[in-house]
Amino acid sequence: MQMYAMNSKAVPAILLTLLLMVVLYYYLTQSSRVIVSPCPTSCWTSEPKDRVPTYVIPTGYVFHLETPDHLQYSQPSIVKGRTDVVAVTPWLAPIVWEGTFNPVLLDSIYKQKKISIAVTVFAVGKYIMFLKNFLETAEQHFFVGFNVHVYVFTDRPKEVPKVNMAVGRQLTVRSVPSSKRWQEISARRMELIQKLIEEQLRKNSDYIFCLDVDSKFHDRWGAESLGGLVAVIHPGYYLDDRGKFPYERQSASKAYVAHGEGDFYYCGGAFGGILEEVYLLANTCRSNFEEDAKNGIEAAWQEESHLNRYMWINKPSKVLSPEYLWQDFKPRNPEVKTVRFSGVIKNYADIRPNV
Ligand code: UD2
Repeated sequence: MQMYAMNSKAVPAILLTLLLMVVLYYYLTQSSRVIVSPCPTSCWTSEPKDRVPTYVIPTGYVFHLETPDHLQYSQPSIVKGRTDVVAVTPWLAPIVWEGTFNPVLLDSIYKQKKISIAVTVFAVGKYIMFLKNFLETAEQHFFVGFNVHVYVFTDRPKEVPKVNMAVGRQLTVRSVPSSKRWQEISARRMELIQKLIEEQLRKNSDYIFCLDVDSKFHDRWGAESLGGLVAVIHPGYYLDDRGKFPYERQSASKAYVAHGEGDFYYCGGAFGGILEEVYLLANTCRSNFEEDAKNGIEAAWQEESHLNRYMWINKPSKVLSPEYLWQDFKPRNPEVKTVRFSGVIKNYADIRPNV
């Protein structure tokens, strides 16, 4: 009888311990991957902030870099290398230029990880005309040999061109409404990127890059560009004093950057990183953009202004040189040894829905 009473108390205790162990095991195995933000979409809508609360900062970013044994590549040096450009920011993030990385080494590290890279590209209205070139050149130069999933957002799904894609690469079309204002199309991208991450990407992707469609690839864009939060230096301003950067200068705007502040001027046309970093960026820029709109403000360069404000407070962990978004109308500067991706020449009056 005594024995039976003891067992009847012990059984629930054992079951509870087992349950706790299962929960603990699940928690530990999940946290080794990129975490899913516990903050729902509505978290910051009423009170937009630049500073990301510590409880939503991704913790699962994997730094472990394993190479295959006996991999042959040229010996690295810490005293020889490029001397004409700066390859590290003051907060010690790499600035990627041709000649600062070894593509063979990087590919061998990241191919083993079997990562998946999502790409977003918007082709609304007449901008659909740029998509074929974008997709075809991406096949030749963008993460060749990796799993790449391109998400095309368009109001003209029937006009999406058929482009042969290599094994491991795929394309999904998402319909979006047309718009009468190009500013709105450009700015709404943040909201749609945020939704895509929430609805789809957390299931199947590790990294995301968000790119302008009126552009094409000319040379390798690969694993050297991977990082937590990745920004691209705008080709038009990197030789200028920061007083000349076209930041939003109205102090009432959520995109405001004061004179004497700001590191670099970054492109709105290319940015990326791990999903949760880009999610935080998109969520913050979108809610700050909406807050401005409520107050009748549109920042000087729409979401690019909000992105620049965000990156001033939340420093990118990898910065890509202007090789990663040049402009075809600009002659190449001597420090730009290769152009990997560039904006094509276009006549805005012909292609935008408004002037
Ligand atoms: C700059 C940025 C762009 C954005 C914009 C400010 C670069 C190279 N470009 O370019 O990313 O920050 O300033 O708003 O940094 N789009 C359409 N249909 C349209 C209009 C735009 O699909 O009718 C999409 C398309 O993906 C395009 C992107 O929005 O690539 C940006 O528009 P843009 O290229 O006209 O902006 P632009 O040249 O002023």
